[in-house]
Amino acid sequence: MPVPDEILTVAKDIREMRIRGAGPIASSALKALGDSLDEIYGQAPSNEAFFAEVRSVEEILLNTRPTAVALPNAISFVDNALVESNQKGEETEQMRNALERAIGEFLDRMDRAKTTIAENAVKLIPEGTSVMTHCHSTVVISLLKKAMQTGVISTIYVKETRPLYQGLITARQLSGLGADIRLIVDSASAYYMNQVDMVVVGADAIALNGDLVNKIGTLQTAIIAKKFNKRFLVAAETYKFAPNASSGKEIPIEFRSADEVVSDSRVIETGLNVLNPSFDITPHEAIDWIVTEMRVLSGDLPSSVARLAKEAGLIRLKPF
Ligand code: RI2
Repeated sequence: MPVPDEILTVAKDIREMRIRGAGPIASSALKALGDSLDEIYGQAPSNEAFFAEVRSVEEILLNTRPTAVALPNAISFVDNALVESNQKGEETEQMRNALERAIGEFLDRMDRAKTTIAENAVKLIPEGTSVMTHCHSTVVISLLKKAMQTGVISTIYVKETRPLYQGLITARQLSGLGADIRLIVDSASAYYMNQVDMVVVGADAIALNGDLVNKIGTLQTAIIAKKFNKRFLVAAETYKFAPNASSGKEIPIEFRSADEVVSDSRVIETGLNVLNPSFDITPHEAIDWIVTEMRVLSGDLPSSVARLAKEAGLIRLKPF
């Protein structure tokens, strides 16, 4: 059976980072899966063929980028509905309905989570706060917009975030909303940290002990914040918790192509080794708050994250 075009297109867009951000990756993958169900349904000659084809499409989506866990958590949730329906001996149409329901439910959960996180985070931000942020996170954008509406944020230092400059997206989206937006190069974060009250970042994955995996450069920002005695806030939905990782070291770090870092052919021709890790691991000790849609975690993160991950009901992917 040919793989539906929308799956191939979305998988390519995720791999090549035209679709990016842990949450948007997961929601685009779910939407593409939902959009391809009619085609798979129309072509599958049997219940078994439908089941097998949906699972192979899920696998294509899962194999796009290795680090962010919203994608595997979203696919696992939906796959669980498929597997349960299949185990009950249901027909193709019922399996399709179960998938559609699960996709809708997860997408709704994603939408609601962002709004609630913004509401929870704003309560932690005192009036006149100056923030530093890194990369581009849709959750962080939502909370900073909310904070600007309530007027508590005076200034936002936005790090440009080499190599792909996602900080420019952040700066653009926050401009004109009330705070003074200041774009800085990544290496200026120590220089400006004394003018900041709080660092706010998103998450690609959070291990069960609270270690954060986020865009490369997050770790050094956290270390500098600690040195200057500034607060470090992580905004993340509970489906960014990695149910299989007891610490950050167990989360695979994606390395991307050298040409994202250097395009000068004279440099490339020297054959030197260009390293381009996409993410780094910030230890939980450097984090003051993890703000989720269910509650705000602080203090003993290793026990509170593991407890909340259980309550969030994350589903482990059944073997393919
Ligand atoms: P939201 C991004 O990764 C950034 O690291 C960002 O902090 C994280 O995903 C979370 O993004 P990439 O896809 O889910 O740019 O908050 O490599 O949008």
